[in-house]
Amino acid sequence: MVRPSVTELVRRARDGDRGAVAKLISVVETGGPDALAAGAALFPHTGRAYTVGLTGAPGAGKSSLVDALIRRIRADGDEVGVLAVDPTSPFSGGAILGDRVRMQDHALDPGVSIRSMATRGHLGGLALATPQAVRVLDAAGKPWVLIETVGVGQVEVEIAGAADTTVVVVTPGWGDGVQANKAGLMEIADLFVVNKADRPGVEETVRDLNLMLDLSPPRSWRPPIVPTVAVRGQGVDELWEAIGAHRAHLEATGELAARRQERLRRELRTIVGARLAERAEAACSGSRFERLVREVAARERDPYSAAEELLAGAGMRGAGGPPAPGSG
Ligand SMILES: Nc1nc2c(ncn2[C@@H]2O[C@H](COP(=O)(O)OP(=O)(O)O)[C@@H](O)[C@H]2O)c(=O)[nH]1
Ligand SMILES: [Mg+2]
Repeated sequence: MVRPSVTELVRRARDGDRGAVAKLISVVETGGPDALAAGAALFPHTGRAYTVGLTGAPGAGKSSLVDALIRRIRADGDEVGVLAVDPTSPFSGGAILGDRVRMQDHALDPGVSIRSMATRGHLGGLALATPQAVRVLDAAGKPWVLIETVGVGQVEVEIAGAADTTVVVVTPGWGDGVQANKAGLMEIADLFVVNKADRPGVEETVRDLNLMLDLSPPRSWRPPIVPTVAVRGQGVDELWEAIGAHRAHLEATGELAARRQERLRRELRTIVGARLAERAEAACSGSRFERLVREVAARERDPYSAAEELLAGAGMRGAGGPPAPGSG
């Protein structure tokens, strides 16, 4: 049953009520029964928004680019939703919007919704909460949703890479350091931005990126490299054009639908994994678990039959024995 309060929030969000949009994003971020109800009520009204993910190291200029893109999109008369996702912070409420002052320029514009999210929340975490939050903005009728994610590795790749177009933001000198996550970023990038192009080293960085692209497995789309000076708005039109060109490519080749289906496939697996992990956590606590630990420790029974008993107690059936050699 959908709770009336959530239904009401969804109705108001679909009417463009920014307060309701903000509230719903908090609800899906927090998890629990309300989040499930909200997700179910929202889903039929989603699937229209085009999502653009921006990722990169802290300070690379993601928020500045988001700010510039908001202006660009609003100049066309379109509405836009923005999610700022920080996997490094336990606090939501604006940490990585950083330059709040700049973002506040948009606070009075009813065509712009900006929310930030942090790691607080349910199992499965941000990788599951982010697509649900995007759905809130989608259902609210935003044709564009920008997702800013701080670069921290795997989580970033999961979140930023879950957009229709993924923009990897680097700065001059990016090629220099050994960065564990470079390969992951090369894989998810549909577009590279070399921001802070007012600083020395832009040509070298563009050259390094081209070299890395030459060495990557060939794809139907070669990520363009766009130099920008976000704070002056330089290169932003070119960036917006490149995003449009990538979108046109995805639509013309049918890759957009395939990508979105692949994303849903991954999401579904993640949900099932998270749910199983919750049940495993519940099965491995309490008196039954402690009793079995003692019995195994006393050599009264073996760990696999103990696990079977725990799984049966949690309403799950185990594999029926230890994995066959070489099967895992
Ligand atoms: N020189 C220069 N500074 C920039 C540029 N873009 C952003 N900045 C500055 O870099 C700092 C970090 O920018 P921000 O957008 O908050 O980066 P984020 O952490 O990636 O979101 C801020 O002080 C910006 O004013 C640029 O193109 N050139
Ligand atoms: Mg930022």
